[in-house]
Amino acid sequence: MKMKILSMLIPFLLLLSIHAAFAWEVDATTTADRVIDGDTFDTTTEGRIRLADVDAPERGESGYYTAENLLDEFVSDKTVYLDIDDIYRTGPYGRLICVVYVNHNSTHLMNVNKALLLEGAVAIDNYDNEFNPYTWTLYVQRLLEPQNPSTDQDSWHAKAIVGFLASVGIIATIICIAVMRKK
Ligand SMILES: [Ca+2]
Ligand SMILES: [Ca+2]
Repeated sequence: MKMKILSMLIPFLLLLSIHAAFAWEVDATTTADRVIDGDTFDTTTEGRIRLADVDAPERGESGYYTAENLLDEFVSDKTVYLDIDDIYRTGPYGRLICVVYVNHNSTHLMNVNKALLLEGAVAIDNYDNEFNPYTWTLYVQRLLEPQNPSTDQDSWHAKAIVGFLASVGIIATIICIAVMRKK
């Protein structure tokens, strides 16, 4: 009986962990070069970016400069990793709708959309797209980085998948050993 429950539970847990592991992705890597306002900036190769599912105060509204300065501090002249909305890709004015990540340390990236929310600089505006702002975490674990991110995106994803499957295999083996020892 115990085994039956366990054998049903393991695939469910694996699916959950797969979902968590791939809840974010890098669709493009570029450099931010000019901040337009608290939720919009230009990049050197991907054009204008609109942060997904958040809204910053408009020019003339209270908090406009706070949001703009904060976004400037987070992204200007830095490498930005873009998770582009897979459903609509662009919004009004052809801007790419993205969750934006920047380097945090050797193991983690920081979610800029979430950082602005936590600072109170922007508000959630949850559009119908691939993102759910209520599930964002400030930091995400860095995937294996390729030598040249702009041309080697597929290899980066492939390495991440191999790494993930290897971890799943190890966890499954540990669970099986634990179950067998209990019997
Ligand atoms: Ca995406
Ligand atoms: Ca959304």
